[in-house]
Amino acid sequence: MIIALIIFVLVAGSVLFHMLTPWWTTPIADNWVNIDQTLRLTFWVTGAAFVAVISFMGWCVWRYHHRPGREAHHEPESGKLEVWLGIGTTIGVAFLLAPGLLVWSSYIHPPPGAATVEVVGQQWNWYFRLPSQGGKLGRADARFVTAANPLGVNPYDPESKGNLIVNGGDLHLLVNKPVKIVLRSIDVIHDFYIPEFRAKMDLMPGSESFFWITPTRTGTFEVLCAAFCGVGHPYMRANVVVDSDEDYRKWLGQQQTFAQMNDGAGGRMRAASK
Ligand SMILES: [Cu+2]
Repeated sequence: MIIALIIFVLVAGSVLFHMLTPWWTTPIADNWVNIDQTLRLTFWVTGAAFVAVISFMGWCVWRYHHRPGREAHHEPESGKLEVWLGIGTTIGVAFLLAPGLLVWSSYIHPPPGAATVEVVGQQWNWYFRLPSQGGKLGRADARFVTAANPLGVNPYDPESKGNLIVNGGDLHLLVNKPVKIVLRSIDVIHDFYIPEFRAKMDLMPGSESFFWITPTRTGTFEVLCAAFCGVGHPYMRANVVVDSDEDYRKWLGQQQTFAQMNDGAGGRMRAASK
């Protein structure tokens, strides 16, 4: 009997903890309220299943506890019960999967006119690359990676020259402007994650992945690597700063292009060889 009571207290405690917990998501800073709604729906569906299953278990422990002389009735199959459990599970799983698929579909279809930013992960740093005004990101390949070209930007692609390279600094984004985030890894699997943006995706060596966001408020947001990528994994951090128009232009003006970076590195190399 005491076990049944403990089970009911566990159910009520879990539900109360979930409702009263201060550890909830951080205030959202982009357009993906759909991701929050999908998470909430998942909590409702899994929460209802948890309460139903564990309460049923508690009720069985209380209702069918041992009494001298009482014997269990053996019923190996129940067609009716299987039909109802099948229907209930199908509805539950559909509610868990369908909204996520719809949100995912819009998450990977950037709107026309979205800006592009490339995020490159390498044990254990984040690098960022932006196309020049009106230009595109030049091609890149791990074959081109050197100390002076940590992103492996293809120096023979004419589009590369004007690309802005952010090496060791923060990434700035323009508020209320949709941006496609292209992800690339030089070595192992990393995962670009900004809690306030709800955005998260793996960086796969040898391929490009992408999603898009529209930052909705200015501020500084921390980037975390959410894939265990080696001993330096916890230190793989950076900041994304969402700027107003004026601040963003100021920041853009301070960045160096791929061509300038190469000149600088070439200059340093020439000076060192003298
Ligand atoms: Cu990482």
